[in-house]
Amino acid sequence: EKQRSLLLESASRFPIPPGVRFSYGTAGFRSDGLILGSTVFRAGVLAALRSIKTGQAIGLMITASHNPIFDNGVKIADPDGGMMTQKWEPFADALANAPDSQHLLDLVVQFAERENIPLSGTQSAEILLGRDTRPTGEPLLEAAKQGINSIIGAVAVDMGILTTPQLHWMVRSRNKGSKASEFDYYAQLSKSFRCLIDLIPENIVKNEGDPKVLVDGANGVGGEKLEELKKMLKGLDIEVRNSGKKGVLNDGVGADYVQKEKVAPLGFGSDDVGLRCASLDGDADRLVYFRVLSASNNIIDLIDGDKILSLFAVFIKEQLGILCRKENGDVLNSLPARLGIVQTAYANGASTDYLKQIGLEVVFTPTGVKYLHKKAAEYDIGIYFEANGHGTIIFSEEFLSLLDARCNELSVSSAGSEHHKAALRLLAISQLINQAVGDALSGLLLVEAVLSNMGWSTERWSQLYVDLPSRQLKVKVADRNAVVTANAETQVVKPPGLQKLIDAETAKYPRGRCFIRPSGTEDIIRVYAEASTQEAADHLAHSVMQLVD
Ligand code: NG1
Ligand code: ZN
Repeated sequence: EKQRSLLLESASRFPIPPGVRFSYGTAGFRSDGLILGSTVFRAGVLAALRSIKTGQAIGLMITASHNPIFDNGVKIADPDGGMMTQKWEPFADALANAPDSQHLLDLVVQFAERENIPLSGTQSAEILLGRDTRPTGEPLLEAAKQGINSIIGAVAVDMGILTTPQLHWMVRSRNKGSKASEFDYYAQLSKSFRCLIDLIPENIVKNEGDPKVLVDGANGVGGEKLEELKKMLKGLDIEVRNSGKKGVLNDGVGADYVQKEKVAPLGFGSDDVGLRCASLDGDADRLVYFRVLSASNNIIDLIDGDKILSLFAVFIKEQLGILCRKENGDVLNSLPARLGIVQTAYANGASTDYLKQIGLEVVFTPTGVKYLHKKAAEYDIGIYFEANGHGTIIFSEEFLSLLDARCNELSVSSAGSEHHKAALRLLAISQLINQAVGDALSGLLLVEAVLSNMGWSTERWSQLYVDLPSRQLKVKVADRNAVVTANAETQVVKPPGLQKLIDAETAKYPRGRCFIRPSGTEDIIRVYAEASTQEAADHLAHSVMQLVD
């Protein structure tokens, strides 16, 4: 009874805006930050229920990532640090759209009954809260707290301004019983980075002359945090630009801008030609690299998520190779490791060809981290990346304990041997890379450590393969859900007949590939085209765009 009146009363302080429909898409709820109060309040309620249900800590992050500064959003992290289970998404939608407090209460009561979630207040719940630097972050944080507090027994813990991956990392660590503060995050990253730097083979010349990395912080939280992390790092020279002191979040800066427009962000110019540059997105869960080729024409060599993935894949494959090889004639048990690469249809075709050609297993999923992550978790080592720079590497628990055992064994039998070093490198990677979710900061450190270990320049890395020219377009439509796709989004099944037309158009271009899909985060249809020349890719994309209109 107390619970009922508490929820009714709190919810009435956050009425829903008229005429808007909220949907828990690829990245949670997103919209104009000023109308999200009710949604975030309800996400707080949802997070509290999820925590009671799982008996573990849950995360709630307030961010709209790479979207404009006045947008905002909210998403929930499950106990393992991954995205909230898809099974709860319909309930999230229903909650967000309940017309008033009474309907909201009814939904909560019904759902709690169905899911066996006790609402008596006897169960405790803990929700870690994070937000990025957006101006609406603070009022929305308050809404989230009130939502959480409207469920008796639930406690909100404000972790402050964070990158999205930091919050996911904290949730994961908390539930594993490990240290989970922001300091612990930096400590783990800097320690494992140091470890990889100490393992650079002796015959490697450091970084072939470009020892420094310039980082575009998208005027968001990532730049700030990188400045913090930098203080704890030895052996890497980082210069942070666009750290939010002057420019506007995601405005002419950031990984999304750089990757989609294929240009340098503001603040990068003629002095930077040829240098190694990187760009984070607004909440620092995406990372791309680039080199400025011509400042006057703003031409860059984009090194996107596919190429970051390829770099990691090559390095890990090499370490596994060393571990499986016989040393001095000794027969070593090979370490059973299934290495899997996960991409989406947006992956550049040249990257997929390259990865397959070096003998790796490549699989595809629909767009959205939740799909990629789940697939990658099927392997001992799963590497996934979206072309836009969101991705990570995940290691299975079984493999990690085997690896750990092998490290111990080798440290007795052949400390300092190539085998020992390879095992140590893999272990350090598993510590450095954020296994909860894609993380631009840990990704950046891993790229830097791998380049140093391989003795590769940025150019050498970029030349792993040559990207096929591609073009991405957006089409505004009345109802994006009119388009339904299958086969990891590569085939349109609805409206009928459309796929045939796309196929016919695509067949006109050498190396042509084209697909369309409804965005999960914006009210648009996305068109992606690839072909042997830029003109052809542009042309193909535009022709198919006309078919959609
Ligand atoms: P949508 O709007 O569904 O295409 C975009 C990105 C995804 C993912 C999500 C979440 C592209 C083409 N799509 O999704 O990869 O990052 O945002 O942020 O980049
Ligand atoms: Zn992001």
